[in-house]
Amino acid sequence: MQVVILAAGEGTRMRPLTTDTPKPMLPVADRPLVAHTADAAVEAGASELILVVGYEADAVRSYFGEEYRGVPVEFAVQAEQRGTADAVRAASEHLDGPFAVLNGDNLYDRSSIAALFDAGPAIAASRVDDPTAYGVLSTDRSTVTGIVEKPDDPPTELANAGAYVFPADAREWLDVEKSERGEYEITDVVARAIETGTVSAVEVDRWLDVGRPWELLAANEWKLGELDRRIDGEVRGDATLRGNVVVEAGATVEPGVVVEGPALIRAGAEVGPNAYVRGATLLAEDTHVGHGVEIKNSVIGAGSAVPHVTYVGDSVLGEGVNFGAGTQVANLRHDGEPVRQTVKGDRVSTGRRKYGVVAGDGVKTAVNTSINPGVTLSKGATTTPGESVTRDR
Ligand code: TTP
Repeated sequence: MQVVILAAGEGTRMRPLTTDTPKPMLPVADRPLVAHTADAAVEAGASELILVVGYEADAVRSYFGEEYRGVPVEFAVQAEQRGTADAVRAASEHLDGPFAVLNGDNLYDRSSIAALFDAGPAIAASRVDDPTAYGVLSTDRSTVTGIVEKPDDPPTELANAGAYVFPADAREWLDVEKSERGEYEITDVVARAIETGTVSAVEVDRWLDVGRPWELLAANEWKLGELDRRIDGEVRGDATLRGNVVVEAGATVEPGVVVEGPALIRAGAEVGPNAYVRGATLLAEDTHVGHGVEIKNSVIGAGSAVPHVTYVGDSVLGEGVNFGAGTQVANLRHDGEPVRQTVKGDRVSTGRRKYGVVAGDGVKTAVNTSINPGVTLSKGATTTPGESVTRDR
């Protein structure tokens, strides 16, 4: 089966992490987000991957090249993000039979995607507690009879999980009308498939739509949790590595360090002496975590440094960030309420009681900076010594 992976999006809700990096290339454990989607496709038997790229396309192209895990890769360019049906249209010249479409920013358990591919025309569906925030399937037994966006009165608990199998004819149905929100939507192509044949709902066991920074943390929690212990790097002296910890070749863990899995310490990272790294944490390539630093449940982007006496919890740091000595991240409100964050101008609940800071590439905090829960620091932002940062900047 040919598989179209939609990876042209900018990820505006993920800013500032996507200022220079397209959302599909954000780090999730040992590979970019979209590579996990591609893995699900490959393991389900994809014959060819067609990646639709747009925003910062070169980063996606150079990661995948011409072949990914033995499966040929083609690229289709969607110059302007005009909707998911438009993205598939960009790929249509490569298609020559029934095909699958996967959102490049969604994680699935792999067996569910195999079941989807086997089902013929089908949509992946995830059973959710509150369907009102999703596209919701109406069904007659396992046959899909419609999809309704964010309904007040959902017909089922089955959310559209952004993975589809279309019949070959669907190549002729991609010229859909613009929707109310001004996009060409793949769900209108699905509507056509429902009119002309049977479309099955295939329930996925696990699904995560990665759209906002705390969902990047959730993605890392998931995929770091799947890693097996492997120590290929240099671990010196009395460092303690508990549970599923991966230290890649070229990484160094100094004496006095305690690492609790799941944790991934990538090539070029230097940890310690005397640091405490708790699960689930990703220390990306060439990071530096120094003396007296505690890091928990966080993503520390490539080339970033947290060198001296600092706490970082439930946070995402982009690339080339430097936290000055004594920087402390607060990750819990006194009232215990879920931490809120501003996403595209709206204050929204992250649903997380513990949540720290999101720092864009190149952020530099000065000594003894304290940062409130849910604060976003944009690319290159700085703080002054002793500053208490309570608002985004
Ligand atoms: P979205 O999450 O709706 O868009 P996005 O990734 O740009 O994020 P944001 O809303 O934060 O700006 O898109 C769902 C998937 O479809 C995602 O993998 C990107 C992809 N996509 C395209 O490839 N082309 C498009 O025109 C659109 C709208 C989405």
